[in-house]
Amino acid sequence: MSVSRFLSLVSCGLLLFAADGLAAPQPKAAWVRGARQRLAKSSKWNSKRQYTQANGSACIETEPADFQAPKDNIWSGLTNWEAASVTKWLFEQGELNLTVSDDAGDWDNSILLVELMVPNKTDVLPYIDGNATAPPRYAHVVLDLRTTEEPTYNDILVGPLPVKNGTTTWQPLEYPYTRKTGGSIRNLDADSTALETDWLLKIGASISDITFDLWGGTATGADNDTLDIWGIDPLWQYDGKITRWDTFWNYPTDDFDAETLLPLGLFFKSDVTGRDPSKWKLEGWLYNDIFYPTTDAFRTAYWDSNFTKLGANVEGDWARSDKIGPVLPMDAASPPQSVAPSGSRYSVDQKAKYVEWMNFSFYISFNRDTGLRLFDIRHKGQRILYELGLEEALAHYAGNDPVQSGTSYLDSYYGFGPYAFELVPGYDCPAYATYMNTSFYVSETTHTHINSVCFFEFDADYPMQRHSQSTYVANTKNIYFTVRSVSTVGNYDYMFSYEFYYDGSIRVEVRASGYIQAAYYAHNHDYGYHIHDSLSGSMHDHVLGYKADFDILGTDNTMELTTNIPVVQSYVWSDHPRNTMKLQRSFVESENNSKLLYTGNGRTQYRVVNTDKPNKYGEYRGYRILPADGTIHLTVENSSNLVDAANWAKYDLMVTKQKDTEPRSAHPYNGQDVYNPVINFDKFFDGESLMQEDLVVWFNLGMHHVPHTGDLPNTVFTTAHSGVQFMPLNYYDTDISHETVNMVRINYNDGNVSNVKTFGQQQAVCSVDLAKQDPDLYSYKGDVVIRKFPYDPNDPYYETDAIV
Ligand SMILES: *[C@@H]1O[C@H](CO)[C@@H](O)[C@H](O)[C@H]1NC(C)=O
Ligand SMILES: *[C@@H]1O[C@H](CO)[C@@H](O)[C@H](O)[C@H]1NC(C)=O
Ligand SMILES: *[C@@H]1O[C@H](CO)[C@@H](O)[C@H](O)[C@H]1NC(C)=O
Ligand SMILES: *[C@@H]1O[C@H](CO)[C@@H](O)[C@H](O)[C@H]1NC(C)=O
Ligand SMILES: *[C@@H]1O[C@H](CO)[C@@H](O)[C@H](O)[C@H]1NC(C)=O
Ligand SMILES: *[C@@H]1O[C@H](CO)[C@@H](O)[C@H](O)[C@H]1NC(C)=O
Ligand SMILES: *[C@@H]1O[C@H](CO)[C@@H](O)[C@H](O)[C@H]1NC(C)=O
Ligand SMILES: *[C@@H]1O[C@H](CO)[C@@H](O)[C@H](O)[C@H]1NC(C)=O
Ligand SMILES: *[C@@H]1O[C@H](CO)[C@@H](O)[C@H](O)[C@H]1NC(C)=O
Ligand SMILES: *[C@@H]1O[C@H](CO)[C@@H](O)[C@H](O)[C@H]1NC(C)=O
Ligand SMILES: *[C@@H]1O[C@H](CO)[C@@H](O)[C@H](O)[C@H]1NC(C)=O
Ligand SMILES: *[C@@H]1O[C@H](CO)[C@@H](O)[C@H](O)[C@H]1NC(C)=O
Ligand SMILES: [Cu+2]
Repeated sequence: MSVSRFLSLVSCGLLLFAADGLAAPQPKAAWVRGARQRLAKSSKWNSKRQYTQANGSACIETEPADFQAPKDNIWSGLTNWEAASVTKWLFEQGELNLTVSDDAGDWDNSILLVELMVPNKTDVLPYIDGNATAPPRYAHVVLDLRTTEEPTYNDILVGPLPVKNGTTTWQPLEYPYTRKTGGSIRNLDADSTALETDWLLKIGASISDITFDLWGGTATGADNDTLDIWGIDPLWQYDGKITRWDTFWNYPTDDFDAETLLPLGLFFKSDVTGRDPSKWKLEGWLYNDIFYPTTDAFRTAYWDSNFTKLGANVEGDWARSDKIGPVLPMDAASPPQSVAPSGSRYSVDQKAKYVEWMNFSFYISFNRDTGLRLFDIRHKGQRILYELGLEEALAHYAGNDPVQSGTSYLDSYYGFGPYAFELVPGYDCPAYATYMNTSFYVSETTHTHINSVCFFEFDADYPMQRHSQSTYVANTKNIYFTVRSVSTVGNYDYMFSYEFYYDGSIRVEVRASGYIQAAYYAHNHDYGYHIHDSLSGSMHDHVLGYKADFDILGTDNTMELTTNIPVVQSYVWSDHPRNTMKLQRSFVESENNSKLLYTGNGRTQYRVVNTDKPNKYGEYRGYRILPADGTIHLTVENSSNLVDAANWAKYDLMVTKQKDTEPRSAHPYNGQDVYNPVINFDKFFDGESLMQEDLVVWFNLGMHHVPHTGDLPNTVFTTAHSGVQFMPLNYYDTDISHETVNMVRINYNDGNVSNVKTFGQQQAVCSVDLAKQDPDLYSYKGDVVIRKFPYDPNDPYYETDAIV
């Protein structure tokens, strides 16, 4: 059958059902029931899904033979039972003196996190590449020890698992950190309850006459408060003091999460050193760029007749994300949508969290700090990357006010795992995508985010390849495979995508949406645009640090740079020297010179190669790291906020020798001690050779974000994005994308087609029922929580947390 037949069948089906939907909308209840059944079915299957193509009739879903990962997924996380038994065991260790989180106050010890300790690569390779047994399992536990004057967070290792009296022990976890203090780091947030009730709200109450006069509201802890108070992150940590700046924000007046758009422009400084709120000191007020050393000074000035009062930021439709304006031309008609007529052309082992698409395969892992990660990414059976995932996301603000100036969020503190919510089918991922649940264990509960990772194929809006000539045209479809999750960390939504292509390339992409954190507009035109009444779109850099542990044809790898350089060159065949260019090749020889900035004009190719295994032409086979989509590093130099807490953010690409003692470039509590963070990334660079060693490439994505009116109410994914591609370079002897059957060659002459070659690609002959394809959005759940101490898997409840 011809290709044009295939196209017309599919588009006919689409038109038919779309027209149906328009003419006679289904009653909601029936529609919902049908779609819910479909969703229940698709989230249940855990093996290869295929559709039988009945000729002309509806595509029928079938469940084929079991599909199993080749090895156990040793990165996938603790089982519910493991997490529960570790928790129970911890409560039996009297010396830890633990209190159940629900009962714990600011002066009790509690368990924050129980998760899998990712095994050492050295111990894993003999298992995944050979016949060795899987390495023993350990739990990584974070304790919040707050019974003393000097509260700490403590990373400990518990194991081996399963828990057994006598053999299971706990020990301080120190080997993955550059700071050698027994896995212990001070906790500057131990007194959050006291801070709120005994400090911030009391200060709010002390000036309620002024807040009421200025903004018609108060922040006192009363039920009718309309103001919130919060401020900088991380706290100032110098001169032997812990200092914070806070400011007032209007609460939104409805469900919209608009608070970060509603700053009010009054700031106060507190010395909050130590754990005794009675010893904390208010150190002054700032309003309209005038500093007042005491509350009395501020009040006196305020009530003076010459005091200048500035406007407030108040929620309105401008801050709400619902539809505005008249309906755009034809916009109410159903837009185009993608269908998967043959069902999924990939395999997912839901239990092992293992995926195969075309000749790619990988294991999925998920953790509290950074969410989704991929391990053992192979192409044609050969590992390309041992590990690929986010390490940390920094949002570094600036401003002439102390709160914006003092804000440098290190988001793994909040965690990407806890905020990786259920994806919205048909919006975050196509309706036909496959979903996976993710889980994490905090404060004696297991949280499961249903359908929080999705997998799908998509047809890019451009072909992979084409060529026309007078007698033929050849064209290959660009069908790619995406793994995606979204984490909403406070005001921001980060969409993380990993994409795989027929040509063997892999793309890492991040997009940002959600609410900006805006500044109060006063004297700060150098730090952002004026975007609403009293609002500045506060400038900030997003820098997202990733780890890519490449293994190109084994673990002995080298980073090669190939740069286009301009030259004046003489040639035997030319009577004048010629101004031209040539290639300059070099290696990143050691950690002495392995912090790299992308060269101007994109002239350098960065490539991980294996120099021991050249191709048949003597060129090194490798994968190139190609900044593809606006990557950045941090603008601020030697940040006063961060000091040594985010040294990974200073360059574009950083190469180190892989070490079991350097698995992470960042730690969620780095902001607790910025002068001596748990992981100081600079310390990874100790001059070691990088020639034919196991290399890790730490790379940054990000955006210089200067919000403008188009960021209201929310930043848009279209322009807030960043990405890199890893592309095979001299890796295969040819472009391998023409292995796909999804290509065509049309031979023609004198206006007549003599032959259409379709290479055995399947014809989509079944019809797609778009009504069934429409997901049931009433089945959206949020967060399913199960208490694990005492362990009760039969009593789940729903709870969706957000911060701010
Ligand atoms: C599918 O239907 C078409 C038209 O009804 C018919 O010509 C064709 O033979 C059928 N193919 C199969 C495999 O049944
Ligand atoms: C154990 O913790 C409690 C608070 O939960 C504290 O009062 C007590 O002093 C602690 N005991 C020891 C031995 O540290
Ligand atoms: C694994 O075991 C099989 C069978 O004993 C053996 O043939 C093979 O060489 C072993 N592979 C490795 C990598 O040790
Ligand atoms: C371990 O020993 C403690 C006290 O000796 C006991 O309470 C507990 O039940 C034992 N746990 C297991 C898993 O056997
Ligand atoms: C809140 O309620 C209290 C007591 O009813 C009242 O005195 C106060 O004015 C109210 N505050 C605001 C901001 O409405
Ligand atoms: C307001 O007037 C007072 C005297 O009443 C003076 O001390 C102060 O400097 C004036 N403030 C401003 C902002 O002009
Ligand atoms: C790659 O795909 C080919 C063709 O389907 C298949 O024969 C081969 O086993 C695949 N290789 C791997 C390693 O998956
Ligand atoms: C995801 O979690 C939900 C709720 O616990 C469960 O019903 C469903 O079976 C899970 N899906 C998979 C693929 O495990
Ligand atoms: C940052 O620190 C480095 C090393 O101390 C120094 O060379 C550089 O000038 C500093 N940059 C700024 C802007 O202070
Ligand atoms: C991982 O490797 C480090 C460094 O060799 C070692 O100290 C540590 O004990 C290993 N961890 C485990 C869980 O075996
Ligand atoms: C890195 O620099 C140090 C100090 O200059 C030097 O001792 C070391 O040999 C260098 N490393 C390599 C691999 O060249
Ligand atoms: C091309 O098709 C037209 C219309 O069917 C026909 O008249 C013409 O002869 C064909 N030319 C060739 C070269 O086959
Ligand atoms: Cu931003």
